[in-house]
Amino acid sequence: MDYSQNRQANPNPQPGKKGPGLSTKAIHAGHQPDPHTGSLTTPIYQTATFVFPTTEEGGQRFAGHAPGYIYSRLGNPTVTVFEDKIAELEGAEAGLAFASGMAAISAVLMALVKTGDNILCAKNLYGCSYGFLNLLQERFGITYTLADLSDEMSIRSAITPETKVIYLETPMNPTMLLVDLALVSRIAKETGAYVVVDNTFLSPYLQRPIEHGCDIVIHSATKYICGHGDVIAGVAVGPKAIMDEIRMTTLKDIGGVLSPFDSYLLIRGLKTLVVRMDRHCENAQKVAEYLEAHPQVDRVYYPGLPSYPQYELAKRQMDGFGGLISFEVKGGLEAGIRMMNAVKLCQRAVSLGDAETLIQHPASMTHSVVPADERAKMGISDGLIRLSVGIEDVEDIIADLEQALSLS
Ligand code: LCS
Repeated sequence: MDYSQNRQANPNPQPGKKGPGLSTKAIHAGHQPDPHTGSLTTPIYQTATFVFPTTEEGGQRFAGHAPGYIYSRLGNPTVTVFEDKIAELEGAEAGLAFASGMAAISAVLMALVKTGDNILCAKNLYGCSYGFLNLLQERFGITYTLADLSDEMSIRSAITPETKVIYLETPMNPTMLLVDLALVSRIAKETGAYVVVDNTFLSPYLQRPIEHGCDIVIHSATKYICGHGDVIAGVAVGPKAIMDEIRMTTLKDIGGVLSPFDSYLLIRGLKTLVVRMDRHCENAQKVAEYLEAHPQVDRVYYPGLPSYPQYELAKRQMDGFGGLISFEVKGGLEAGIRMMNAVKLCQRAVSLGDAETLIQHPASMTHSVVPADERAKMGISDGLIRLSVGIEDVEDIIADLEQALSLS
């Protein structure tokens, strides 16, 4: 059975190389005005099922011999527009939408590995991704290895014949360490492993891993792709054959699908992706420079600072440095908590990529599922604070941090 609606692979999977620019694609890709009504915005096809014109036609669709929708767990026209947009933006052949970033990560990884296989990972990952890898290892015999993927020797010494997937985030959550995507892809090609990149921290506007040779890109669309903090969603893009396989297995049968309404909100959010990201980057750069110069701040981790150890790689691989900053306040955990309790404009909340500036404490929040010794190895100290710089007036963000730091 082919449930993929017989969609064609994206005919122009190289953004930036030819065809329209990224802002244009974010607005127009994947959507034509509704042929029935002329509706400019994508209609919300709020339906669970689709009527077959004839019994035979229904059978043909199930057999994969005729295009057309069947049931919204297998595909829905509003969801299709969102999937096609992200595929175009990332320069991929095809996309798949999921009910959350974790649904995307788990479905993609489970479709690519089986018992006895190994997943090689960057040494820092979002806490729940790390939790999922542990679950795969303990319950299903799929091992994982954490390694420094920035270093050729450590990749080569960690990779084994069992390594089927190299899975990474860059920048990593929350330490902002980078992985050289071209280096990892080159080594993976030698061994046949798939390179799967969680691109949540940057969005396709600032980084497109497929251009560096990676195979599959995942987003927690909850973050910059949505941009307004009102949806939980995920998306994966890559070669059409692999996306079809995932749709027919771990998406269809585990069932973590995105709703038509949430797809509509994401399509709406995407229209302003580029202008939002430009402001996130501009604000974050100023906030990072402010924090770096502050006497109460010990260390700042932001790839856009010339003092950042991987600044050259950041400039080479990314089209902007993003909106996330991690930093340590002098006086460690206690001073950090005092500072976080004192903010007024910045919101004490997890998640990232919203219009609002969000501040959180990874050791007790997003990465609390990672054991303390593992957190220490990942470089997540108890005093580390993560800031998702929003798109407010930057002077107001800095003034809020200033008054909070003066109390820490
Ligand atoms: N990947 C990354 C890099 C993330 O930061 C998150 C969530 C996910 C995947 C999972 O996506 P979700 O299922 O939530 O859509 N990150 C969060 C964070 O840093 N704070 O709260 C959630």
